[in-house]
Amino acid sequence: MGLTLTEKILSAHLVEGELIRGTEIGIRIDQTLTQDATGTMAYLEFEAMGVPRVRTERSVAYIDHNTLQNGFENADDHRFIGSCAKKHGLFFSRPGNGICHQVHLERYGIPGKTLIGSDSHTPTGGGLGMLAIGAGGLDVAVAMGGGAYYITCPKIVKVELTGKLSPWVAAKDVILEVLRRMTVKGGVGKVIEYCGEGVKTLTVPERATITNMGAELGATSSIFPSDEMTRDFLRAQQREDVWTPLAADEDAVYDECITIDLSTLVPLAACPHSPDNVKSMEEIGTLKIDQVCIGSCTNSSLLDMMKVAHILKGKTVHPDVSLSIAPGSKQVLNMLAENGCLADMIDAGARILESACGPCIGMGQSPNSAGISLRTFNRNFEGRSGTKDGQIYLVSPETAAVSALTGYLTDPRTLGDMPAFPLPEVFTINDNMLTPPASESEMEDVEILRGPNIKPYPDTAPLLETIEAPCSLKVGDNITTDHIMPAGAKILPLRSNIPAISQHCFAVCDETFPARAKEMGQSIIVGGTNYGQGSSREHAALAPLYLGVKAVLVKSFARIHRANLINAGILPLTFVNESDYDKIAQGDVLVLDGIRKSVEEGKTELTVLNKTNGTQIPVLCELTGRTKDIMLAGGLLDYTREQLK
Ligand code: MIC
Ligand code: SF4
Repeated sequence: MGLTLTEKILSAHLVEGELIRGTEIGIRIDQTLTQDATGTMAYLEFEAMGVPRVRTERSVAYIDHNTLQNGFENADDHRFIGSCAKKHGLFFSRPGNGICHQVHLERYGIPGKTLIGSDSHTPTGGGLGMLAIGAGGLDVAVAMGGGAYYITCPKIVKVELTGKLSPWVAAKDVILEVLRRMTVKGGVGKVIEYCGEGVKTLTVPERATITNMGAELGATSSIFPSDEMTRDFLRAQQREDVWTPLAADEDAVYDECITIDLSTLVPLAACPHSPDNVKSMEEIGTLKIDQVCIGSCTNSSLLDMMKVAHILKGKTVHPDVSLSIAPGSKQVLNMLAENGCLADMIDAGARILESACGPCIGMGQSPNSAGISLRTFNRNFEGRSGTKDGQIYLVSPETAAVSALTGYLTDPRTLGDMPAFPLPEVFTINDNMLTPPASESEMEDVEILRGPNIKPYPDTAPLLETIEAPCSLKVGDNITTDHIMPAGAKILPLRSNIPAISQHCFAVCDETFPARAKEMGQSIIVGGTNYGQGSSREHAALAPLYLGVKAVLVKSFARIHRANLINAGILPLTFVNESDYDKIAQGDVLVLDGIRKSVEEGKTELTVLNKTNGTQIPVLCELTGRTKDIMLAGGLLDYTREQLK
């Protein structure tokens, strides 16, 4: 029986378990990446493990999220991460060098390798044929130390692409179509594998747009084969030597199949407030807009920017619209400057931002009250833009640029003929903002630079014998990590300070939660389906940990967040009968009698007693051998320390 591409890479990296769907497997990790908003914690955790130098083939620390620096905190974090990178054997991508996923694709990604990153959009690397997965900071720290990374052996979905995109229809429209069909929870526990004749028509940056936004499906990863297109891209990056051809076997067996005829796709938009609320321009109708933002790890490649510049050239941004553009990397920005495209953008009235995440994570450019903003990004969760009632639509760069000129959501096909936008033969290569680590003989002397805002990992404790605690918060379906631990310019600088950032936990849903949870001492959160979708930020588990949350009981979890809860020593529980969700009210006292013993014995079916109304609620506590030991120890850090002893 033939193998899928994912199975080929997994089996070449398997260190524990067997490739049986749904079971836990451990894989060897070749490369890691961190960004600064999750990086400080990851390096504090790496330090706590006591491993002197990373044991991966390549590890890179990027600065791209917290670049606003409206206070000392972000700059201190940058210095801390830079010094950790130098001391512990990592390359350091300095602020201004670009968004981690864009730069990694350009300079470090290698077909067939495994990559984990402390950012949920790490699967961008799948555009190059890597198996690239988003993870919590602690999992990345363990992988940097040479430890395996554990996932549930995924189901594989085949997405067969046929035909060719029509002029002005973009890679973004492909992934929006996949989101429309599969929804934000349709990818949980799955890897999305692209294949078919249509693949050959897509360049690596276009493929990367598609794999990037696979994160919004909840998928473990997304991947394209490595073919002549991949080779062209790597050659143009002067890295052809790392190219290898890779594809699934002809007779590979998949769990699900989807076919998309590229030639039938039309420009699409994800409407507020979910990436799967996808509609065509016709369905949306007339929509006057206030703002357009172009950039983010989804759509900031050179080709995206050149299309935008072509559309803007010689025109003026509509008087009622603010247009901002953030090229994804220094390489992209440099080349736009060299080829004149940057001048076309400036001339049209675009507000050029530095190569970083920027508005995508609410770092500036928040829209006006109830403002309608078209963005080429990947997430439009409520409040994420920094404006609570902002209405965010996710679109392609082509749609964004033409709409910025007309002042209305506009179908880019109205632009008429589209010129060809081929990949350049060579990209401008200058790695001067990628600082190499100190040599092994010099690393001892490197001093770690620690600012006053950098506080240690919160206290943990082994799993209690019995948990008896009130429900401190009850929330609904599709709660994102942006609800649990909001980001944005005010809160992101606190990422290295768990006590301080905890004060903003669940601010979007209920501002009174942190004080209430702290006062309760210990508590339990209750939620609906797909709880914790979105970001990989482990702060969405560490803040609850700090506030005394002992368990989270929901209808279902998103993958990375569930892993982060276990890593933080918080028990993840799911309802056996979803209707039992109605049997708990906020404030009810819940009891998990003898929970430690049950976990030790590997029991998965447990009962929660609602002491307030006397009901017995059956719940599932699905832990494997390893995650069971992590829970008993009080979290992954304690477990890893025990293992290292
Ligand atoms: C995001 O897009 O939400 C982020 C910011 O990149 C996060 C990481 C973080 O919260 O630091 C992600 O996607 O993992
Ligand atoms: Fe940065 Fe936005 Fe990409 Fe997250 S999704 S890595 S915030 S650009």
